[in-house]
Amino acid sequence: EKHDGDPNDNNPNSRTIEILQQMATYYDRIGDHWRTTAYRKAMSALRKQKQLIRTKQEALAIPLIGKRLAEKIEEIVATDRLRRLEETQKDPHDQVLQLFMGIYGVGYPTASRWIAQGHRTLDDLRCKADLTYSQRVGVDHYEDFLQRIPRAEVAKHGEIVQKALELADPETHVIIGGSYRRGASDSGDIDLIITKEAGTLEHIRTLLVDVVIPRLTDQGFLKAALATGGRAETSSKWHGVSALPEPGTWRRIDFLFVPWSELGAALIYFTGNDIFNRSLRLLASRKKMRLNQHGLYADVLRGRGREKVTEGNLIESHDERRIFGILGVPYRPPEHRQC
Ligand code: DCP
Ligand code: MG
Ligand code: MN
Repeated sequence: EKHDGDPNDNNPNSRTIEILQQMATYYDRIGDHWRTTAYRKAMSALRKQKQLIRTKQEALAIPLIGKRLAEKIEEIVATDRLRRLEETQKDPHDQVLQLFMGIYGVGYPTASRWIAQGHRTLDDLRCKADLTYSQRVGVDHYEDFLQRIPRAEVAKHGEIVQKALELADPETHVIIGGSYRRGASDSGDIDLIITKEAGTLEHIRTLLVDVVIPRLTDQGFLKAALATGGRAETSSKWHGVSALPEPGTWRRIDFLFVPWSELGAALIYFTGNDIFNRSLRLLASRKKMRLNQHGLYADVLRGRGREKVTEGNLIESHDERRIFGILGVPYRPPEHRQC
C-alpha cells in the first residue's frame, strides 16, 4: 500500500514496519498463515507507538509482540537490515515462487506444482506447461499487468464503460472503487462497481454479460475475459482485461455487479483496502454483527471460533455511512481507509 500516501511516513517505526511488511508478504506467499498474522499484529502494534522501538526489551513490553519478533525489531533498528529477509531474497525457490504467483489467478498450490514439475521461467510455462486460458493471458501479458496504472487512465477506462452502459440502460451507474476511490495516484487494476436504481443482481448481470461486455469487446476495448465467477448465473463478479489505444498496455479490470439495495455494503467492500475491511469485519463480529459485501447483519450467533451459527437479520446495506454509524465507528472517507 505504498502508493496511496503511505500512512507510516510520519511514524518513528516506519522503517521497521516496512521490513516486517516484507517478511509478512513472504510468509503469506508461502502459506504460513500463523506467522503472517503474527507479523501483521506486530506491525499494527508498532504503528500505534509514538516513539522508535529500539531494543528487544522495549518491543517485548508491547502486547502481541513475542520474543522472536522482538529480536528482529532490535536487529532492524541496529543494522537497518534483517538477515532473515535477505536469506529469503536470495532463495531461488522463493524467487521463482514470487514470479509464478505474480501471474493472474495463480496461487501457492499451482506455483509450487509448476516448480515441482521443473519449470523455472515464464518461457518454461509458455512452452511446456499445461496452462488454462486465464493463465496463458497472465503469462503473455506479465509485464503489462505489473505496470501501475496512472489515475487519469483508470478514470478513462471507467468513462468508456460508463458510456457503453448508458447507451444500453440510462439508469445505470458506474463507480470506480479500489485504490482509485481511496485517492491513489496509481492503481494495480481498475475496479468498477456497476449498479442500477431499483436493479436486481440478475438484471444488472444480464445487461453486462449479454449486452455491454460483448459490445466493448467488439470495440476492442475489452481484450479478454478471465475469471467470470463461480456459478455464472449468480456471480456478482467479472474479471477481465481492457486497454486504451494509447498507451495500449493491457490492464486488469474487475466488475462488481451490485443491486441498488446493497450499494453501501458493496462500496465498503470494494473500496477496501483489504486490511481495513478485515478490521471492520472483526469489529462487527465482536458486536455480534456480521459485515460482508451484501450488508450488515445483527443478532448473529457465533461459536467459540467466531464461526457463525445463524445468519442474522439484515440491518443495513444501501447506505455506506449508516453502516459505519451502526457499527459505532465515525465515518471514514475512502482516503483514510488504509488500515
Ligand atoms: N478486497 C478484499 N479482500 C481481498 C481482496 C480484495 O477485501 N482479499 C477488496 C478490498 C480491495 C478491493 O476489494 O480494496 C479491490 O481489490 P484489489 O485487489 O483491486 O485491491 P486495491 O484496488 O485495493 O489495490 P490495487 O491498486 O493493487 O488494485
Ligand atoms: Mg484494485
Ligand atoms: Mn481488483
